[in-house]
Amino acid sequence: MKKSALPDPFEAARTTKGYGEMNDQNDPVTMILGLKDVRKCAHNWKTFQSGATPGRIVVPSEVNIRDTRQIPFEVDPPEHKAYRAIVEPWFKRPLEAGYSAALTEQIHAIIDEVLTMDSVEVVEGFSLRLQSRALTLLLNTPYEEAETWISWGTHVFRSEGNALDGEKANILYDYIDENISKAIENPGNDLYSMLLKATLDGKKLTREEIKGVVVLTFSGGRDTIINAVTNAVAYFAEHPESLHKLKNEPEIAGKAVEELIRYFSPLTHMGRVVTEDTEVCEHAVKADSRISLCWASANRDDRVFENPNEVVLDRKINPHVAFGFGTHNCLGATHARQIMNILVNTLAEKVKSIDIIDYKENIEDLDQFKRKVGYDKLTVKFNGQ
Ligand code: HEM
Ligand code: EMZ
Repeated sequence: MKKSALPDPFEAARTTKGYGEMNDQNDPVTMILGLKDVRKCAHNWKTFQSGATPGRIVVPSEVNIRDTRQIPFEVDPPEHKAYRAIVEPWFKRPLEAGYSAALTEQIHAIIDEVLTMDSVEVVEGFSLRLQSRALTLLLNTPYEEAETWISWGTHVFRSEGNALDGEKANILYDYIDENISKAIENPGNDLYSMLLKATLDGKKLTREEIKGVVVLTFSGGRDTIINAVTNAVAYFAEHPESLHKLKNEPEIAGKAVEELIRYFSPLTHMGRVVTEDTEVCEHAVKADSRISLCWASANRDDRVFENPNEVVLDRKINPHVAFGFGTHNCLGATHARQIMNILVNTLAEKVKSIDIIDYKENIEDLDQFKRKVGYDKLTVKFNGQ
């Protein structure tokens, strides 16, 4: 097994039953594992809702560490639509020429820097910095803010040895409160100011609603991007031929990014709360229990993907659900895809090979399933062209 491989722990359960079961803080979860079933349940928001108690659809549940409803993530239709309409244009800004030029400059700079180093620990020294700096573009805040976010580490709600860290969460909440106040006093062109100006049914958003959007922007796009970037570095370290292929055929970069994101599936699954007694995969689930839509398992479904456990860089048909499906499909996907596209192109252009020096895998504990989602540590040496 290659060091960069991400094995599929769901295969047996997916092919025999179609679902798995896990306990999470005494609030069990029935995990939906096949691609077709995941799509069907994602579509059925009336029976499988997102708008439950804030934090409950996340696994591990965050009900004990936050009260703020994340918007539009924890709101169901029809209300979801109006919230989403407010934020959607903002999250499409990564398609603007100025945005991708600035992102390219950031990514070139950090790759040039690591190319001069004898070794670099990728998670903290590369991915976290890249993610935080790129986020200043998405929020349209000063570049220097990234230093504060870097100091928080890789997850805003988790710390080493602590899957849920309330004190850490409070640092983020206080920071956001302070920045909303600053934007009220001194409006600018940042996300806070846009949200302060926005109206829904003729009314301004409440401070709590604005906080809900911003918390989600910080938490949803953090470890997902960090894992995608770190896994990409590990993958290219063990597949220099893929770097060469991308250098010679830059037109496949878009397909390569989709394939890497399918294979990595940086967000393993997301929960829903069941609103009425029903069945999933011929298995009874009770009202007020939880299911989860397991994107990572769906993306290895061999009824849909040929050789699902292989990275096929130019995979032709790739209907993956790594960014979700339907109503709540990832708002940050445009930003994430831009980052990965520029990263892949820049590595192909500037890097000849990458040596892995040391690593520690990040294994998610999903009760009966253990899933490698990335690395806690990955030390490498980047070698230039
Ligand atoms: C939703 C994955 C990056 C913000 C989602 C969902 C998935 C996902 C699977 C669906 C959740 C559900 O149905 O309950 C990913 C992956 C990423 C990524 C794999 C990186 C490779 C980002 C970034 C941001 C972001 C960078 C923003 C900074 C959001 C938001 C939603 C969302 C706001 C909720 C949309 C809604 O409810 O309408 N993401 N995400 N994500 N993501 Fe991402
Ligand atoms: C939530 C979630 C969003 C949650 C789309 O996913 O990402 C998780 O990493 C956070 O812990 O609070 O924002």
